[in-house]
Amino acid sequence: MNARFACLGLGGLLHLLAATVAHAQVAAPAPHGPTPTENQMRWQEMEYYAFIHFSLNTYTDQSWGFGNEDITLFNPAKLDCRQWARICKESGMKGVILTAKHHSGFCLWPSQYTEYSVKNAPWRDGKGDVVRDMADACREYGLKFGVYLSPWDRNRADYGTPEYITYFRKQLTELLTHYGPIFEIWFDGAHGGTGYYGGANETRTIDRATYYDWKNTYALVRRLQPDIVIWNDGGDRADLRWVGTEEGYVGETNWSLLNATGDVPWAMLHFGLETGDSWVPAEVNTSIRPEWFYHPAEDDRVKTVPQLMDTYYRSIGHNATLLLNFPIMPDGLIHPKDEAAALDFGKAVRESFAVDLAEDAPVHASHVRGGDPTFGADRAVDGDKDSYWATDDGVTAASLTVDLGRPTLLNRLLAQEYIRLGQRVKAFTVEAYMDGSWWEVARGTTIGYKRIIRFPAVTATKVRLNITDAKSCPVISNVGIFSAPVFLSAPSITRDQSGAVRISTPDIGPLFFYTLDGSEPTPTSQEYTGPFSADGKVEVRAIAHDPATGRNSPVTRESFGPSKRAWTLVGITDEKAAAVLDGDPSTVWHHGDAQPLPVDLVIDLGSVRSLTGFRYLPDQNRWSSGLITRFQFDVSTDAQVWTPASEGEFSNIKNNPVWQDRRFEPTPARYIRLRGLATAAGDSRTGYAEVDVLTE
Ligand code: FUL
Repeated sequence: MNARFACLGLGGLLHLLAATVAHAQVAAPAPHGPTPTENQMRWQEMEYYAFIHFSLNTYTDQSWGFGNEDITLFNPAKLDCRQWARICKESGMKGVILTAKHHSGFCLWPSQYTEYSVKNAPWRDGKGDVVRDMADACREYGLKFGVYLSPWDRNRADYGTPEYITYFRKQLTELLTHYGPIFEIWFDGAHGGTGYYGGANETRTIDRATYYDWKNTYALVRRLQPDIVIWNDGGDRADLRWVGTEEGYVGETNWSLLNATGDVPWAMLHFGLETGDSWVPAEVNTSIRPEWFYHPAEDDRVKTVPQLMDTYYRSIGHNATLLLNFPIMPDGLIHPKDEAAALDFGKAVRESFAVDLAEDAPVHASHVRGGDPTFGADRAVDGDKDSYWATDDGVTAASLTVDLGRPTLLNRLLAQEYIRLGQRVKAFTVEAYMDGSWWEVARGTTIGYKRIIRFPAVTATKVRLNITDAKSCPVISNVGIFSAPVFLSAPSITRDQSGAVRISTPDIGPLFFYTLDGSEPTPTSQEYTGPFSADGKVEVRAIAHDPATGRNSPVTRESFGPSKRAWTLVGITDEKAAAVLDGDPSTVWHHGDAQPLPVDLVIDLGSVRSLTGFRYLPDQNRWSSGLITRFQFDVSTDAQVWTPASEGEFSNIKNNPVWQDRRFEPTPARYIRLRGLATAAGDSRTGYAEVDVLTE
C-alpha cells in the first residue's frame, strides 16, 4: 500500500474505489418517450430541401388541373432538370421532391397504367420522362430524390372505387422501383371533389379515413423503399406531419410528437403534442412564390431574402425541416428571379451562421451527469453531433454558460437536443452577462432537434442557456452563438379607396424611399414621410433603408389599378363592408349567412371601363372564414344584363389564402358581380378582404 492510500484508511479507500467505479460507469440517460427512427433521423438532419411543382396545369395557369387538360400542351422545350438540381445544390438544399402526379392525374413519367402522361405529349415525341431526368440530375448533384404522388386523381374514371386504389399502388410501385432510392414520399391531403373523372364531370366524395387503406399502402412503400419517410396529411399517421399552413412557419413550441391514433386538430399540427405517444416531426412546406405552380403574374412576387430568412428561423429554427418550392415555367426551367432569390437566401444563411462564437469556447455547466466528463458542458460545443451535455436523472433545470472571453456582439442562440434519446426540454431562457450582471435576453419553450432563437443584438462577455423545465434530464448536443446580419424587410405598400398610399414594415426604425415613375428607388429618391395621394393607375416602388448600417431592403413593387374613389358596393348598407375596398389586406367583411348560396357581391365602378380580369383576396386571418372555393364572375354596363366573364374554382385557397387573379378577354363593364357558388366551410358565409379589377 503506498503512502497516499495508507493515509486514507480502509474505509476511505473503499469509498474512493467505489466512486471511481461509479464514475466510470455513469450510464447514459435512458430514452425518454418516443424517439425517432433511423429514417426520421436521416431526414431530420437534411434540414432543407426543395419541392418542384410542374404539371399540365403549368400550361393553363391553374393551381389544380381539373383532369381534362389537353396533353398536347405539355411541351417544355428547354426542360433541364440539371438546372433545377444545380440551383437546389447551390442554395444549400439536400434533396428534391417532384410532383410526379398532381391532382389532375397527369403523370410526369410514362406510367404503363394510364394514357394521361408524358408518353402522349409532344415533348420529346412522347419519349421523355421527367421523373427519370430528375432522379438522374439528383444523383449527379449529390441530392436525395423524393416524389409527390397525389392520391386524389381528377382524371381517373375509377376514382372513388376500389379499382382506383389498385391503380394508385401500381403507380406507386413504378415510382418506388424504377428510379433508385427515394428519401420521401408525399401523399397530399387534398381528396375528392369536382373533377373530370374520365368524362363524368362530377363531384365525388370519398371517406378519407378508410378509402385509401393507408396501412397496406404504407407497408408496400416500406417494402419497396426501406429507407423512406412517408408524409401524409390525412389518414393513418405517417412518419412526418404537415404544420397546418403553407405560409412557411411552425409553432415556436414544436413537439415532434403526436398520438398514433385520433384526430389531429390544427393546433396539434402546428405545435405537436407534448404528451404524444409517437414520433411525428414537422415539415414546413412553402413556395418561393405565393402559389405552388408557375403563374407569370407572380414574377414580381418572388419571396425576398428577409422573408426567406424569417421562414428559415420559423421552420428549421423551430425544430422542423424546410421544404421550399420552385414552380417550373412552361419552358421547363426555374425562373431567374426564383434562382436569384434561392441563391441569395442560401448565401444569407451561410453568412448568418458562418462564425459560431461558442465553438470550443470555455463552458461551464451548473450540473453534469454523475460528474462524468463524458457528459460535460464542453460536449455541447465540440462540433460532434453525437456527444452531449446531460444532467442526472431527475435534474430537469440546469444551465450552461459560455465564456466568450471579451465583450462580443451577438443576437442568436442555437440549441439542439440529442433527440435519439427523445425530446425533453419544455422551457428555457437565454441570459447575457453585461456590465457585471446577468440579463435575460430571450426565452423559449421547446428545443428539439434544433432551435434558433433571435433577440436584439447585445454585447456580452458570457452567455447562459438556462433550461428551466424539462420532461426528464436535459440532453443537449449542441449550443451555438452567432452575430447574424439583420436583413431589412421589403416594405409593404397599400392604397386606400381615397387614393392615399401608405408604406410600412414590421421593422422598427428604417426610412422609406419611393418612386412613382417605374425607376428603382434608392436613398436619394423621394423620402416617405407619411401617406401621400397617388390615385389612378400607378406603380409604386419602395425600399426601406437603415441609416445606421447603410443597408437597403429589397424593392417592393405595387401596381394599383384605376381609382376606386367612385366605387360603391351595391345593395349593402353595412358600414363594415368598406373593408372590401379599403386596400387593407388585414380587414375583412363577411356576408351574413341568412341567404343560401350562391351569394353575390356587386360593385359599381362608377363608370364603364375595359376590364381584363378581377382579383379576390380572401380573409387573411389565421382562422380565416368565408373562403369562396367556386365562383362565377359577371360584368354588366347597366346592372340589368349580365355577361359571364369567368367561372371556376379557387382551388387551394384554404391552405394558401393568397390573392386569386383571374383574367379574361377585354370586356366593357361598369358593374361587376362576384358570385360565390361554394365555400371551403360548405356554408353560405362568404368573406372578402379585398376585391379588385384588372384593366388593360
Ligand atoms: C396542397 C396541394 O393541394 C397544392 O396544390 C400543393 O401541391 C401543396 C404542396 O399541397 O395541399
